[in-house]
Amino acid sequence: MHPVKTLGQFIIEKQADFPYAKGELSRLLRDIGIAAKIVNREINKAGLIDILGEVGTTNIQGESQKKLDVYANEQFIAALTSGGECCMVVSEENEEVNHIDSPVSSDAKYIVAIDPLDGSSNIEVNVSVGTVFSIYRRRSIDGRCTLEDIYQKGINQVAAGYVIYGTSTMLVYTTGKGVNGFTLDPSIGEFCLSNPDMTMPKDGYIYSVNEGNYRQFPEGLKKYIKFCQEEDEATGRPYTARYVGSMIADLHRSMIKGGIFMYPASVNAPKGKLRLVYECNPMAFIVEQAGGRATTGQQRILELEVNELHQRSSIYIGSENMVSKVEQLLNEFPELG
Ligand code: P6P
Repeated sequence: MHPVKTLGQFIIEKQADFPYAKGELSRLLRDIGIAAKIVNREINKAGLIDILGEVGTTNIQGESQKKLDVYANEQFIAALTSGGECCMVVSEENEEVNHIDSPVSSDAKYIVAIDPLDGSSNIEVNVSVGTVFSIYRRRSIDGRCTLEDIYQKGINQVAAGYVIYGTSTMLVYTTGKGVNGFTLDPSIGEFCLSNPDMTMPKDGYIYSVNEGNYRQFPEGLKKYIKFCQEEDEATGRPYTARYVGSMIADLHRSMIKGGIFMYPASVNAPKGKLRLVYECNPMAFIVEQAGGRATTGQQRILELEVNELHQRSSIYIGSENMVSKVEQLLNEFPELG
C-alpha cells in the first residue's frame, strides 16, 4: 500500500519545479482546495437542508441563481480573500470583477477566474457538478488590477483545474507540467493523489453533445455525428453517445476513458454557450496538458483573444484524433443549421 500523498504535500513537492517560486502559487492552490472541501460538504447535504432551490436572483448569464451557486461563489471568494495570494476574482456568478483589497492581498500577483458551481441545475437530480478555476499572473505592475489583467489568452494561464463533486469528489489540476488528480478522503478531510500524470487517450469511442440541438448544428458537425454512428468495426464504430449535461462530468469521463465533448456554435447560440475565461480556457489547458486538443472548430481555444469577461466560445475538446476529425469536417462544411 503506497503511503498517502496529500494535495498539500504534492503542491510543496512540485514547487521545486519552479526555481523562482516563493510559495505564493502553492498557497493559492491550497486556498482553492480548502474552499472545495467546504463546498463539497454542503453539496453532499443538498436535499437534506434548505440549500436547494433558487434565491430569486439571476446571474450575468440571466440564469436563475441556485442557493448552492451563491454559496459556492461566496466560499471561493472568501478563501481567496483570506489567503492573500489573489488580487482579483472573475466569477460566472458576478457581472463585474471582485477586487481583493484586503491588506494581506496588497502585493498579491495572481488573478483567479472561476465557475464556482458549473452544472448546478443538475444538483436537484443528484447528477455530478463541478467547479472550474483558472489562474493568471497579473500584468499590471502595481495599484489595483484592471480588466487588462484578465484579458489574456489562455496560453498565459499559470494553472488551471476543476473539482468534480460526483460519486467521489476529485480535484484535478495542472501548472503546465502535466495533470494530476486527487480524490477527497472524507475520513481524513484531505485530497489524496489518486490519478498521477493523467493522460487523455489519443483515440476515443464516446462522443458527447446535446443532440437535441441537431437541426441548428453546423453542417460539418452533423456529418461528424453521422460518422460516429456508422458501422465500422475496424475503427470501433458506432461510437457510444454520452451526455450528462454537466461539462465537468462529460470532460472528466473523457480524461479517463477518452472521447470528445462538443458545445458548438448554433443557429440559436451563434457564439456557443460555454464561457471562454472560466470554462473553455481552463479545460483546454488541462486537456492539452494531458495530450488532448481543444478548438473552436477553426482555432485553438488557448489562442483566442479575450476582450470580454463573460464572452462565449464554441468548443470541441478531447481525444486528439477525434477533435482532428470533427475539425476537418467543420472546415469542409462550415455552414450553420
Ligand atoms: P445544455 C451547465 O449548465 C452547462 O454550463 C455545462 O456544464 C453543460 O455542459 C452545458 O451547460 C449543458 O448545456 O444546453 O446542453 O443543457
